[in-house]
Amino acid sequence: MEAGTEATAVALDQIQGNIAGFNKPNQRFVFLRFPDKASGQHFLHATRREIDTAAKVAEAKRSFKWRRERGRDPEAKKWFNLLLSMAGLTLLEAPETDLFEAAFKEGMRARAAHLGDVEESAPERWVPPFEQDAHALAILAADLPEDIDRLQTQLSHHTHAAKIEEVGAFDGHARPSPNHSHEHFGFRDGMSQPGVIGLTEDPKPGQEMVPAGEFILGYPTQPENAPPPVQPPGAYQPVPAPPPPQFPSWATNGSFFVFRRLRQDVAGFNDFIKQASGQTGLREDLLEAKLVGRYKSGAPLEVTRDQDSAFDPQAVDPSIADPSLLGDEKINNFEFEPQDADGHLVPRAAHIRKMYPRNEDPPGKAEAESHRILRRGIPYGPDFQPNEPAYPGEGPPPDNQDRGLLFGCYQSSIERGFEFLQTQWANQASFPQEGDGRDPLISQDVAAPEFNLPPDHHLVLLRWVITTGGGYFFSPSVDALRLLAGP
Ligand code: N7H
Repeated sequence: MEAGTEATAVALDQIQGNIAGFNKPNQRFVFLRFPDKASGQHFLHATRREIDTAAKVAEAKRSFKWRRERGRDPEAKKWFNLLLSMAGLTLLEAPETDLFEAAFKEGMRARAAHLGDVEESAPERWVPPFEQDAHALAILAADLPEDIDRLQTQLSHHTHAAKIEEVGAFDGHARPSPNHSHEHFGFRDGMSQPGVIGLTEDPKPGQEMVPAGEFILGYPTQPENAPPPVQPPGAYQPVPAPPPPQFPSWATNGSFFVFRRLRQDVAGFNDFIKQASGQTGLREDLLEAKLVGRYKSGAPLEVTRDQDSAFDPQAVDPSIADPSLLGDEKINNFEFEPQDADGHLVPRAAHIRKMYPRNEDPPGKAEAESHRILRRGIPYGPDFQPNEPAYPGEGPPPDNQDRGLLFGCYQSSIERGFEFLQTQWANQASFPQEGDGRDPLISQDVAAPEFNLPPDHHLVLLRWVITTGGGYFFSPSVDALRLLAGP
């Protein structure tokens, strides 16, 4: 598909709905294995008409907005999507799958060493059912918990009829109020998403619009990057992005979904913050904001575009004085350069700066926009209790201490999207510049990563996020599911 940024109508009635974002507080991820091709096809036949499309989700979002503006309660919705792994597509004898990129064909387990999933995060330690690749993943999402049960009953009806095995399931839940939109370390999450040309209806200030082909197969992608400038030895050497992906024509209107079950050690994180606060003399809330790039409230640590110049976002969480900073109009309205090129406000290795460097150069705007993902994560597990026993050094924690993020993201290439972010940026201490350090949250392949905190502190981080399973899936279009279901 030709590169370009021109708006192309996205076939919303073909695309599965979670690409547009279910955004529901209750979600279940059910992993399935097909005993053979015939049962897989039987199952696809039975379920494909129940798939909720992006058109339905977009309509529900419009209705939600309309009702909210009139003070009416939103309608409760429930959604269902179905995705297939490479193992599933192979069993179904999907045509021309050799055209897909290597990452998807090999799967997350096989890519573990490349991703830095080693030691505690190594696949040998992953929880069931991740000891082998599932064939399919059903995503159930609902406003009401009882609707998850209804969706599950419907799904199990089909799996029994087709003799499909449900090999495992994970429930995600928004945390109880007042932490509803916050993950387990306490940070508000999910506010910054790329706008998708042809899909996002009302982009907000600071929300860059990205060509749909970065997320959905068959649409224009980001224009080719200019060749990276030659950097002095030791500086970050931009890695040429893998070319836009090749794919079989039946995969048009599909998208790749990365699922990762990431366990979070909240006590370990809190202890580290206390100790590092003593070491640096920085307030705990500021130190947390330095690691992520936002305060726990979600307020950016960076100066937003319309803030007055005397304002110091390090003095105190700025949203305390100005709650409007947490609204859609302001929360993403910032850049990192020129005012913070050296990272004295937001360190260059802070999580959101590593993951989306905005206008920072290196790597430069064009490269930053070539590695965007649509995040669809949801927390799992019970809330942390302050008097909880310490997290065990060896082996998994007890169920009542097992919590984290069911991370998910959509992209048109796993190699340009998730894998690039994880391997080239999060895990590289020299990105964006030599000595900046590792991503403090998700860089897991070394025991003691370094983190540079300008002007004069260096922290040695611990591991608070452990990969306990995951997989790569493909979210086929409605027509592709019909084709895969066979005659
Ligand atoms: Fe991250 N966290 O809660 O601290 N993430 N993340 N993430 N993340 C973001 O801006 C978190 C993970 C991205 O556009 C925020 O919406 C945690 C993985 C990207 O400015 C917070 C885990 C990957 C962004 C967290 C985790 C990413 C982002 C700020 C694991 C990809 C958008 C909320 C347990 C490889 C950056 C917001 C932007 C934001 C947290 C995982 C990527 C608070 C705890 C595995 C692209």
